[in-house]
Amino acid sequence: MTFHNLSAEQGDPSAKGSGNAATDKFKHEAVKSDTSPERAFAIYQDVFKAIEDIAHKHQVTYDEYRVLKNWLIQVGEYGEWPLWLDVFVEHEIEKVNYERKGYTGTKGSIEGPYYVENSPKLEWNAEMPMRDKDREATPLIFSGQVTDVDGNGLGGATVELWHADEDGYYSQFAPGIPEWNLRGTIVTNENGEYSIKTLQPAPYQIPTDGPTGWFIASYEGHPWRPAHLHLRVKHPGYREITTQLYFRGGDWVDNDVATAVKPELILDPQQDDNGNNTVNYSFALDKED
Ligand code: MBD
Ligand code: FE
Repeated sequence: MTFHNLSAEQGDPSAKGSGNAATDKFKHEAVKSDTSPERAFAIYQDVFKAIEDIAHKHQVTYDEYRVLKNWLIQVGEYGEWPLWLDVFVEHEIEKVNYERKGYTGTKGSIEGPYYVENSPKLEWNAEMPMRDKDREATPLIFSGQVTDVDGNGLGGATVELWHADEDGYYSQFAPGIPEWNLRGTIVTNENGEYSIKTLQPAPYQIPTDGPTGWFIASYEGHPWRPAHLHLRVKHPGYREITTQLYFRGGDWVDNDVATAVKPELILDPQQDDNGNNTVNYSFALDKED
C-alpha cells in the first residue's frame, strides 16, 4: 500500500491502513547517521545491559518472551513502527536534543508519524484546505508572529500546520479524505505575522485494532492524545522548530499517551462574536549556530 493512494475512496480505516501509510511515507525519507562504531558499541552494550537487568528483575518467562516476539512481528506487519516509536520513544529523544542544543526560543515537541512535506501554500487569512463537513466543527482562527529570540519579526518565515479532523483522522493516513485536507503552509508577512482559519481539532485515539492498541490494552492504559495542532516553523538562518499546540482544559491534556504536552504549548482560545475560537501564538526562533 502506498500512502499516495490513500485519499479518495481507497484505503482502509484500520490500524493496518494508517500504520502502513506511515511506514510507507517514512521509507521514502533519507535516513542516515554518522554514528561511529565506538559509539554504536557503547549504545548497544547499554541496551543489552538494560534487557539483562529487566529479564532478571522481572523474571521474564518464556511465554512472555514468545508473546514479545509475536508482537514485534505484528508491529512490522501492521506498519506500526512509526506510530509505536513516536508515541512511546520520540518524546525522550526530543527532550535530550532540545536540552543539548540549548534552545531559548519556542519549545519543541514531537513530530509524530503524520507529517507530509510540501503542503499547499496559503495566503494571509486563508482557510486551511477543508471539506464542508469540516466547516461544521468550531472554526479556529489561529494567528501570531514569528520572531527571533529578541522579538524582531521574521518576514518570509514559513509556518507549516497539519492536524486531524473532528473525527481524529489525518489526510493521507485515513481513507476518503482529500490529499491535503487540513494541511497548509503559511508564509509570514513583512512583520513576521501570520493568520489562518482552521477548525478546532478533536482528541486523537491510537488505533485500538493493531499492535500499538494491544500493547496499551495489555497494561490497561488509555489510547488518547489530547487535541493538538502540529507545526513546523522555518526561516533561513534560524533553527527550525517542530512543535505542537494543545488546548487548555481539553481531554487528555494532563495525560497524553505520547507524553508530548509542555505547559508553554497550551493555548487558551477565546470565542469571538461570530462563534469562532480565536487564539494568538508567537514563535521565537533561535539563530542557527
Ligand atoms: C498523532 O497524531 C501524533 O501526533 C503522535 C505523536 C502519535 C500518534 C498520533
Ligand atoms: Fe498528531
